[in-house]
Amino acid sequence: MEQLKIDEHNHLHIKNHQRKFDFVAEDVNNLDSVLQKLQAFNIAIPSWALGTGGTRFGRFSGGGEPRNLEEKISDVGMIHRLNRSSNSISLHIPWDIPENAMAIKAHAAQYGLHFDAVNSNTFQDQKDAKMSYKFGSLHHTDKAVRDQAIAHNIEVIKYGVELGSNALSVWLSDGSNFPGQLNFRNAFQNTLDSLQQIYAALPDDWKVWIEYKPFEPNFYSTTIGDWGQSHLLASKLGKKALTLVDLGHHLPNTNIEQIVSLLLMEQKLAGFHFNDSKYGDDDLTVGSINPYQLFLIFNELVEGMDARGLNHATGIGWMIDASHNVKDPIEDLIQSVEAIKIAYAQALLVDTKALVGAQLNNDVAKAQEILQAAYRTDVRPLLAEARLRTGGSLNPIALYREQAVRDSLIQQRGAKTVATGL
Ligand code: LRH
Ligand code: MN
Ligand code: MN
Repeated sequence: MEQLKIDEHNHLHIKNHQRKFDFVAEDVNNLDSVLQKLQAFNIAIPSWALGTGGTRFGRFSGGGEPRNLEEKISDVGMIHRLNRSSNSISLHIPWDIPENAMAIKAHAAQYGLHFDAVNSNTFQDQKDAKMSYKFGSLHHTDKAVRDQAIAHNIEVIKYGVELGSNALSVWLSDGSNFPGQLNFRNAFQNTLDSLQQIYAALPDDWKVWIEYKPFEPNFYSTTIGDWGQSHLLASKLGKKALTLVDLGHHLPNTNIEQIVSLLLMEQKLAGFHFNDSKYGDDDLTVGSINPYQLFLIFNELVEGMDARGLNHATGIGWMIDASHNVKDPIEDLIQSVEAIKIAYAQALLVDTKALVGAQLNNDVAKAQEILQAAYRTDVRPLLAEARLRTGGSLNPIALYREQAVRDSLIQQRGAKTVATGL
């Protein structure tokens, strides 16, 4: 997308925007600081989210999907051009192997992109792999399987170093499907021992992020099933190990914001995989089902991090981890980034002083009024203003559609391409 097209589009819509912006801005006390924070805030895009996702029942491939890593990077570049808030990409290896890291880095830099955490994959058997992960990887009863999985993670760190990344993100599908299948303590000890070997291979300035998930693909137990188990591992491993919160990896109605608040307090919060869900790990568009929960999470983040400032520089990982089964992935990702920034902006509007007062007085109704006054503010013009000030588009999806970007991608790449990923 050329800058000229963005500027033309903004020019056409500026009057309308200004009217809406002035209306909301009038009531925002810390307007400059809110806008600056919104301008600085970026969310990483996973390389596996640029193609159409699927379920085990089918996959309905969309047109013009990226056929290789370079094309995935150029799609992220397009998103970043439009919203100025997606300046990094997170690779999943081996779905995306950066054979020539120098060239890949240079290609990404052309779009102003860098590399976020690298993700390992020990939940699928790779072609020519000696050992199978059918019964797990880092927790496996057989040392040879564990060694293969450890070596893969160390290889992923090496790719990450070449790309300028500084975190390894580990999600294990390890668990059991039936009672009696597994000795829980041995499985946990094996996982710890394997992670210790991976931890030892981390460069000084690196972190390892440990993701948890209660079920799927195993349906009786998961060896890193909840934040307690992840936190236990992270605290035994040391300072460089932290707990990653994927919003979809909780049983229904879990109070995720409370988990976030405590991990933050313990300086053990690695960051997020953002998505939304109604039932389980649905991987739906962020904010599409429960935007209030997202706001409450950001409220904890703003409250817990205000002294440190809330952006990538603080070391927290912000990433989307969603699957786009029926929408154009680029549009879906733009919507997700927007939803995250809306929740962040609303949290920045919370009258913290008044909330502390209400909490001290146990004034429950007032505390709710304060939170919901912020949540019910339409902050979209603030986000649009932040985009305008950084050269992005006032309305990214409208412009993307006006320019018929998907049609030209189909023309370039074909109508039946299939991107690697889930
Ligand atoms: C597992 C998960 C994990 C993987 C990604 C592909 O459910 O969320 O983060 O890396 O999916
Ligand atoms: Mn995830
Ligand atoms: Mn998931």
